[in-house]
Amino acid sequence: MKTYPFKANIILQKGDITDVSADAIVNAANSYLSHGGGVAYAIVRKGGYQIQKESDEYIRLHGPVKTGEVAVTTAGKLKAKYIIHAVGPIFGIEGEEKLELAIRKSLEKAEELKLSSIAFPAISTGIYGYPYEICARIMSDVFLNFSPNYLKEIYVVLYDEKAYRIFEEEF
Ligand code: AR6
Repeated sequence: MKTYPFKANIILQKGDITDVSADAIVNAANSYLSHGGGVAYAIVRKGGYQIQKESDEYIRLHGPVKTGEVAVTTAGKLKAKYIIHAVGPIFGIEGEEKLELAIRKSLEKAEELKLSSIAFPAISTGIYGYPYEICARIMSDVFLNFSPNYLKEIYVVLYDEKAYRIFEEEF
């Protein structure tokens, strides 16, 4: 039997991530933090244009966010304190190790900010084309091998029934 260092609760949830009360919401972003579609658009629509403005400012100061890396903005009108913008890989072009990195970096950023809860969407499984199965496997591996000091709750929010079913099976 394997033993894992993990000691936060993982909560799988169906629905819209912008409705979740967590200290940080992870956004499935692109390198330019141009939030035009998918979960990114939903976050800006509900959180307000402030999130896009802060994202533009981040890009102006630091340049594009590399695949697998993260950038932080406030969460505008959302209940969360922060949005952690994580750039996942495009299926068929960029490898799974970048998805693993994006997930791990999101957790590390939440720890750096001393947050107690974080919510993830299924990064890269929409416009970027990764199968839910791969994302679910990578997420569970990263979570189970992560040893948090501050995080107590990790939400995984799945937008549709099929995604929820696949993640439930994996977790
Ligand atoms: N809450 C939770 N999950 C959602 C929501 C929501 N409100 N809306 C969509 N999803 P995607 P990607 C799910 O395309 O594949 C954007 O344009 C969706 O069903 O948002 O990483 C960015 O700006 C899917 O399972 O992200 C980038 O250009 C998952 O969230 C690009 O898309 C991710 O889908 C990133 O593509």
